[in-house]
Amino acid sequence: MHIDLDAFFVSVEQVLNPDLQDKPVVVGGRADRRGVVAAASYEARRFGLHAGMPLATASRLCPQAIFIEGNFTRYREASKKFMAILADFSPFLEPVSLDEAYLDVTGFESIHGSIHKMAAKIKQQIKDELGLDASVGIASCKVVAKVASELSKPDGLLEVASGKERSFLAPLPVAQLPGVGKKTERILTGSGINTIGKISTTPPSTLKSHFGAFGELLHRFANGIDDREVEPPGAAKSISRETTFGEDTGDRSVLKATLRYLGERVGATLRQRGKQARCVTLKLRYADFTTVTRRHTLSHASNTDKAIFDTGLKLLKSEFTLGKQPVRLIGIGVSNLVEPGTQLDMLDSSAQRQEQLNKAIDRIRKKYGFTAIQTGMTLPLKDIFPENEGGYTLNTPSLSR
Ligand code: DCP
Ligand code: CA
Repeated sequence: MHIDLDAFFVSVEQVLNPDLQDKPVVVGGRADRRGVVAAASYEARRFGLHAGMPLATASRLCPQAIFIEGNFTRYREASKKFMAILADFSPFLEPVSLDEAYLDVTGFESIHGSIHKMAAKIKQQIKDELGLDASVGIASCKVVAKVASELSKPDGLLEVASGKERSFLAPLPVAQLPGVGKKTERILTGSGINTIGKISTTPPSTLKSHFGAFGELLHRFANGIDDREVEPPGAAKSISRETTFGEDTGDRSVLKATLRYLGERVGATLRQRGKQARCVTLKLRYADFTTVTRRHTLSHASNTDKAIFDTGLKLLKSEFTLGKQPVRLIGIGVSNLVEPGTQLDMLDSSAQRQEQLNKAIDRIRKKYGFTAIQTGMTLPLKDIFPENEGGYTLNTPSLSR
């Protein structure tokens, strides 16, 4: 979810002073001052006013607008309350600016009925408690969620179904794609690339020649592909491993073996860092590039390969059902990392045995290499990935954070 408050500075002023409601209002300073518009109400925008416009121009275009100085302390207070509301809905909150945040709500549909209903509740609570309108975009990745919230403004709520990312973005002008500024827009339209769809069908090499590494990102974004996680500030990072298969596969034993192997790599890193994890996430990218992530929260934190894999496999079984397309990429990760606490585990002798087993395996691998000792389940990998001392040579070896 991407959540962004509408006409933020102005709306806060309108809540505090109802005389300003439903009127063209500008925060930024008195009309006869030098300076620019910081925020314009939607009524003012109808006259062409927008952020960054010189105040003199704004007052010429809309002489009846009410110009106010603004008060940053108020906006900071409102922002704090806004973020607190969001944090009540999901701990996976990444504030982007005072009035904008990403919220990862993967797996929360059952609590609220649906993600759409959850978003409606969030909007309502912001309205009830702060008197502010928020616009919300829902999608499988950050870039599409952001475009959706932007497009839904004001007071909007727009969900882009998984699989529809590309077709949703395609007709939009290039400037709507996050990252495309004035300069990039000029270069793109100058080459006849006017829509996001046109970017998505332009060969990445062409975009690379114009924009360097950014060109590749542009191409992925235009295709609705964005692997960036929602990252709560200061929170312990996640650890994940993923790989793209040489050939798309629907073979369950291969998927399972790869999941086991990647899970063991994750587990090894987790233990090396002396942490335990509360959440396990599965990621699948299908042949048509549709990408899904599924998350499960453990009843208590763990760092054993068994806990990671068992959870990953459960997620895989419920996601990868009959009739699904072949898989292009598979990944597994852990997040919500905590310091180990042994109290609960001590009651559970099988968990204790797993921990001891992992300790022993870690020691062997440290001495003789990762593939020196393996679970039988990972044997099918011998036929698909070349083996070396450090493990298998995967196509995307370590996307670890
Ligand atoms: N802001 C600013 N100067 C700018 C842009 C923004 O001071 N050039 C401040 C005022 C805005 C706030 O940041 O109210 C949030 O910026 P947004 O870009 O989200 O714009 P608004 O919230 O005002 O409007 P929108 O409804 O388009 O999100
Ligand atoms: Ca805003």
